[in-house]
Amino acid sequence: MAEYSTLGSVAVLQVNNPPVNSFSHHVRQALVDGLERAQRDPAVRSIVIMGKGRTFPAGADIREFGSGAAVKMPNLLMVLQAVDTCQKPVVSAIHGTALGGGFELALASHYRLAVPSARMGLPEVHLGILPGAGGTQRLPRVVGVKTAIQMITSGQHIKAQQALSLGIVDKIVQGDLLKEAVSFARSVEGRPVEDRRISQKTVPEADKVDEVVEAARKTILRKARGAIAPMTCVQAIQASVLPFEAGMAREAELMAFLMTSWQAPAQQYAFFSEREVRRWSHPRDKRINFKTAKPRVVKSVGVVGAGTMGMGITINLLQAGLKVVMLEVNKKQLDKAVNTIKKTLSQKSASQKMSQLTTAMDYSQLRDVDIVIEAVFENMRLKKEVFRKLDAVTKPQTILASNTSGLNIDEIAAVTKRPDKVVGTHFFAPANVMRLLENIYGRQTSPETVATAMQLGVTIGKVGVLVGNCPGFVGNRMLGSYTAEAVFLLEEGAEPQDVDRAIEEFGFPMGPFRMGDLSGTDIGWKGRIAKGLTTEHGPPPATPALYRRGNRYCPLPDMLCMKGRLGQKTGAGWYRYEPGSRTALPDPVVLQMIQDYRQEHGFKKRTISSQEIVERCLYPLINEGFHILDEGIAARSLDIDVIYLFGYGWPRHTGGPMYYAERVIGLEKLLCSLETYSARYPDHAHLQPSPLLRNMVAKGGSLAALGTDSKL
Ligand code: 3H9
Repeated sequence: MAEYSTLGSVAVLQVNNPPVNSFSHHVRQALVDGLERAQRDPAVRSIVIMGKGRTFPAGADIREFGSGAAVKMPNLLMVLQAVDTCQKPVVSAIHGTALGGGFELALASHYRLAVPSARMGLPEVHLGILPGAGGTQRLPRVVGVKTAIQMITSGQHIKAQQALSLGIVDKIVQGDLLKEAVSFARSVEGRPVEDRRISQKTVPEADKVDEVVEAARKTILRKARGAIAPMTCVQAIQASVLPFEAGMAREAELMAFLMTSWQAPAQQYAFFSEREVRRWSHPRDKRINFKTAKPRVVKSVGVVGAGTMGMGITINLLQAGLKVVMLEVNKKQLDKAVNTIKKTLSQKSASQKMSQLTTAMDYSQLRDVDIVIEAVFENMRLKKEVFRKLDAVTKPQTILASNTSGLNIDEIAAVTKRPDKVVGTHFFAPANVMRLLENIYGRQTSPETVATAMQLGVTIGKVGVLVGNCPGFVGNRMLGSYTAEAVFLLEEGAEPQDVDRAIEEFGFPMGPFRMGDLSGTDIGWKGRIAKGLTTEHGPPPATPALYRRGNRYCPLPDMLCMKGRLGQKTGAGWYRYEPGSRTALPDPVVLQMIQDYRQEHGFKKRTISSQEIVERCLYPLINEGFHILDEGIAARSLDIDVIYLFGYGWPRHTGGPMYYAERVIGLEKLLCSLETYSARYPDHAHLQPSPLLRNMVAKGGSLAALGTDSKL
């Protein structure tokens, strides 16, 4: 609702709809009623609109989208029209986050005040829609088309100070917002509102709009990676040069187009899933969940290993205000890490944050920390050695976490006397940037330990997802079938750039081969050597070239590593790189290597369509997701989607692999394609449809229904 009160001549409308004061139907109704009442009351000479509690309205109520409530009158446009055309000055007083419809309400007001900490923006693009309550028409009238395009297509929030310099807010107020807003409102009483209406202004430099749009188009399309909302936002902004009513009509038309696309619900699903993963439950025992399990308090963290991962994790922890003891046995590496950490932490608070960091070369210095995150090389023997030492030196309550990307947590836990306090915390590189934290419970991990790992994720600003223990966990296990199929495609005639192009056109920031070059082709190679699938000099003795342990195997990635082509770091991998450049250039040497290999093994080169590439790479990945759900490794399909959205660059506008499978491809079609491919390639095990997928197609049922009830 919106609470109505008067302070002398000022009517105050306070939106009260926790948690973010979104414009649910009852709020819209209350605002319209409040405005009418204020208009009617001769004693009222000005109106203040603000948000109660933590924020100014953060936009339309996204939960209403797709339901009758969203279109129930009055709609948001009517509320804003009532504000705009009000005869008495309307002042929006902003604190917290004025987002989407909330910011549009402020723009429809005649004056805007903000506290210094306020932020504002139009993030609709992240929900697959556009600011459809006049945001695409009013904002360009204030800041110009170029800035409006930048703000709306990025969805970025700006701070009050920047809003002031852009002319969006009229004044930044210190102290009590209500008091200040009322006093400001009094000061403008009686002044004409006509020239305060943004809707009546014209866009600055309107004649240059087409030029500006043209200049921005290429970058926007590249960044959109297949999402339709950004360019549609631009089309709406372009219409702001028209008279206001005509521009609004165009905005409405484009909004309807986006609202009815398949991408908008996918992006809204991604928005809610990101938040839903916090309401975790143990995939094997739903009685253990975010409500029943209590985390331990974590104030200090030990990080073992000051390599790329350890360094990133340390930066992340320091940024969140935690105390860190970073242990590294190699002094040179330790010094290098400290320097990098110093440089990375923002200038303003670097020294304060650095004061929270202690370096150590001796394990005994970890004795008092609340949790240790081990981030040494991905080698079981080494990890066991580290965990034995940690078990011996740390206090008995200390939780021991491993940043392994796929090794067996139970095997690591078994070397300690506290397997209940051992957990996996899989960070993604660069650890201070990537938002995903895949938390892995072992057979004996206690609910308290799981809750602590999940809570630590929240504390350090990560999106934490709880999963079970299996090789590669969820993310890397699914990725295994994707990369395997990508190299099989090379055997048949695709070139690395064909595969990468198709996957990037689907929406990934990087295809598998460019990605391999970036992270280092030797990472997978070392893993395969450790598993005995290959050696540093080729296949193990008496091993058929194209098979390992009964499964089809493509040795091309090993051949690449044996040539010393380890990716960008060696200037050559699947591609070649000019010195100092990260641009992947197709390399005739690699193409020849692949061609020779095809000839040697009797593969006939054929043309492979982009569609086949995408299906052959992504369908087995999704299929593995079904196995993972079936085995109870992930509790819900949304957990898998969030892992892919936040850790693997899966395009957000498709909702994530499992959402995409069910809502976009359709399970029946997915099954049918997998059946076709597995009939063609009977020895590609990952193409065999999962029993769960077969079962769902046969019996019906939705992926969401497989999940736990989060409202426990
Ligand atoms: C729009 O305005 C369209 C118009 O242009 C045109 C219309 C015609 N609705 O993120 P948090 C829930 S589109 C419903 O954890 P924080 C959220 O799910 C809208 N629910 O908190 C969560 O619920 P739960 C444009 C919403 O402090 C709880 O609130 N606006 C909405 O980290 C707390 O959220 C946006 O896109 C909503 N609009 O961050 C803003 N917003 O506790 C989207 C949040 O059950 N919101 N919830 O999980 C945000 O960016 C962040 O929530 C915000 C707070 C920064 C506000």
